[in-house]
Amino acid sequence: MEQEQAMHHYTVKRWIGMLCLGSLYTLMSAQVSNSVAILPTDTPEKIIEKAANVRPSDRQFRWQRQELTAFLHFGMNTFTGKEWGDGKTPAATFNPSGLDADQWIKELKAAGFKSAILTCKHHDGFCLWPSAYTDYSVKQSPWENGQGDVVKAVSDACKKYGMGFGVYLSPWDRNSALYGTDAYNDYFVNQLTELLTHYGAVNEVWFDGACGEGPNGKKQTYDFVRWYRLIRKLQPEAVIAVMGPDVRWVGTETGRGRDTEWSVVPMNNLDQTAIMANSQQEQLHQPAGDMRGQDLGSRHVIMDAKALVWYPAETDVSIRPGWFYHPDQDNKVKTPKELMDIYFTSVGKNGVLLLNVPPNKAGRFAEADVNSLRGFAQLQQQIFGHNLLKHAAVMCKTIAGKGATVVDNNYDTSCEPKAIQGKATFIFTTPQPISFNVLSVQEDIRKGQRVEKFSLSYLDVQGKWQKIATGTTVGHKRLLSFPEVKAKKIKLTIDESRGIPTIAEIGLYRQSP
Ligand code: FUL
Repeated sequence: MEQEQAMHHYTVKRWIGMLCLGSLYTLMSAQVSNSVAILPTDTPEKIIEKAANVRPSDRQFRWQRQELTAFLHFGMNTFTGKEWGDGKTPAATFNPSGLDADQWIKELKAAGFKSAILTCKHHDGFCLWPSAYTDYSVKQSPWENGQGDVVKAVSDACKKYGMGFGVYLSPWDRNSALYGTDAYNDYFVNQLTELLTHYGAVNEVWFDGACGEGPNGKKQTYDFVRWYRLIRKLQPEAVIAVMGPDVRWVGTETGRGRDTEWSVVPMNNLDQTAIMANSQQEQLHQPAGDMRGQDLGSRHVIMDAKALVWYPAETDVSIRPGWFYHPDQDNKVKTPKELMDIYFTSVGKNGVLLLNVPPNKAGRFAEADVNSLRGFAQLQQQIFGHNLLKHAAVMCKTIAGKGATVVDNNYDTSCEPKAIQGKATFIFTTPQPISFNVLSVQEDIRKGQRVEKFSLSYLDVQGKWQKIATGTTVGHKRLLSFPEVKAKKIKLTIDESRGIPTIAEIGLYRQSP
């Protein structure tokens, strides 16, 4: 019940937490290059052209290319059965019997994940590393006689398997007596510094928006800008996610992103003043800064913007109902098929999947989770292991020559067709008829995100083009499923685009029913 309530209040809490965001907008306006100002004199055409040319920063591009990233919720709650601890559970309660971070990372790597983010400190304030700034950490626990360090175990395993390592550090701390005072921001900076300097490369820092009361009943004003500056200084390659300028929360925890997902959005999505003002009023449109809106970046929305920024979506979801491990959820672990559906609705909708897999009390992934991860890996191989267009001849009517590069399984080679009034066409002729029910399209986002509408057709036996699927945005990756078709001649049309579409890869696949 407590868990259910916790989950229920979660979305609202994150939303309220966003109100705590400091003067991020100022920092963003001063520092980002992945943005553009809109001038009062800009015509609608000019605004569209500007939007089409906003590009990700290098760190955002690297982050997006991972596609699959993992969350590891582990800590005091694992031992108490809670989702949110109150910070009062004795440190002695934390005592995994056989912690095996190697197993976590090995299984994630084998399932295609590229990095893992550990909850180094959740809202209860308990630190999974021996922080010098608190008496509430693994150092005070019986685990490994107080000599253990979970952050080190996970970061070492990530290095061993060539995986990226990320840290979740909860700003909300229900244990620290400093919470609610200026000194808490120093405390937070000290802890962040430990995490960013003792464990090698960190590729993502994840801040949740929770901003509740501390043990003294006080609320905290978070000094986000100071924290961002520290991260940029100590780990310049790391993206700062959710309550941060590089990666935005997709707006749900279902694993389902939007059908139309723009990575270029009005800059005021980062403006806490606008968030507060808009949240107080009845809205005709979705308030800026509310990540739950249906439309964050259409032409209609960007026309009113003062500036545009590359701010891509991260889709976080747990493999289980809860974020932390609870034995009674062992039979509620998402199946490989459910994970694949989530892959389609996250990665396949221009997002990065952040899948939570919570280790159990022993300190291992439970059997059910391991089986699902392995099954998911098999499905990835079965569906996407073989691009049926691989041997197809490609004709891009309007293209200057390099058409074949869109099916060479190499994202770095892309094709810029000459769009005729926003349209571009790719026609594939395969040596033998192929049966397919999945389309994958990717834009080379280093040039921007441009495609607004596309469709897939095949030539039927009567020699007529039959449309089988349509979509809106593409971005880094768009996947569409449709009833199986057998054909030899297939056509992908970019029907509308904000500029010349730069297509990096196109694939057709067959998913068994
Ligand atoms: C939220 C937290 O309250 C949840 O416990 C979980 O960590 C989720 C990913 O973020 O804000």
